[in-house]
Amino acid sequence: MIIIGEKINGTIPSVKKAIEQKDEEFIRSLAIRQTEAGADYLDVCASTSPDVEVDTLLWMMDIIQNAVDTPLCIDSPNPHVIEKVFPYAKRPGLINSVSEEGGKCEIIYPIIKGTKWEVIALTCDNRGIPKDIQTRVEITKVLVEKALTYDISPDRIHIDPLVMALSADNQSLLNFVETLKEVKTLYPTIKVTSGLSNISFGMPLRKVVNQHFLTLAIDAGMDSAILDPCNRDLVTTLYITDALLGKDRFCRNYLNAYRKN
Ligand code: THG
Repeated sequence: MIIIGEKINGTIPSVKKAIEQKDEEFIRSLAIRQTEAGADYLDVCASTSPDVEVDTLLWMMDIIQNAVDTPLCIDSPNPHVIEKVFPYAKRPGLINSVSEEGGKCEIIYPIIKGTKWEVIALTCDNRGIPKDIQTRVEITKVLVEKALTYDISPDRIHIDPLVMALSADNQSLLNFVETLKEVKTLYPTIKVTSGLSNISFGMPLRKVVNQHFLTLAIDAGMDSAILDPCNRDLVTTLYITDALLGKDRFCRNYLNAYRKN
């Protein structure tokens, strides 16, 4: 499982405050803690007003890259913002994200063409987030076929099927699993990813719900996830699921993760 650490995100109140107060130490500590907890990428999301988003991202990227070598996952809804900060990334990472909404692929794909960068591609378009599996698969086909025209192969694409809240759609996990299976049948080397917190929206004991979603999603073949690597219960769930599925000989990864915590 590829772990994308979610904690450097301006939607989290403590991070919003750190951004406002230019608290470098707070951001640095989140970068170090998530890296030590095993994050493969660090999501960096400003979530500020558009006029300061580029400056905020550059400030955060600079702090992170001076503290750790973990590749970045540059998270912005605005492809022009990603385009502006992209040259300041020191090593290949992940773009979060493209979709079939508003010409994002046409801006992002050219800048990662011929690089080792990977990209998260959301299965939504100008009509919004589809409720059904078939539209998600159709959008995936467009996202992948467009990528191929820039020589971006499916193994560099993490499809995010945008999981709905279970409280709004009781088929949410089942739809995620079926989308994953159909997408992987079409493109066997593609990756499938997800945020963990959408599933539990509006429910009590959200963290417990997220853990069980993670178990079922890993069992279905999810390749990467955007999560809090410092949440010990969640990371235990991740490693023990791999071990239970026979993917961790002698429980080596599980035991290593346990020692680190
Ligand atoms: N898909 C993609 N990108 C995304 C999301 C997605 N980016 C944003 C979001 N969803 C994922 N990021 C977060 C960041 C923080 C939290 C939830 C999602 C959050 N964190 C709690 C905190 O830090 O206080 C802790 C949660 C925990 O302990 O488990 O709420 O879906 N492509």
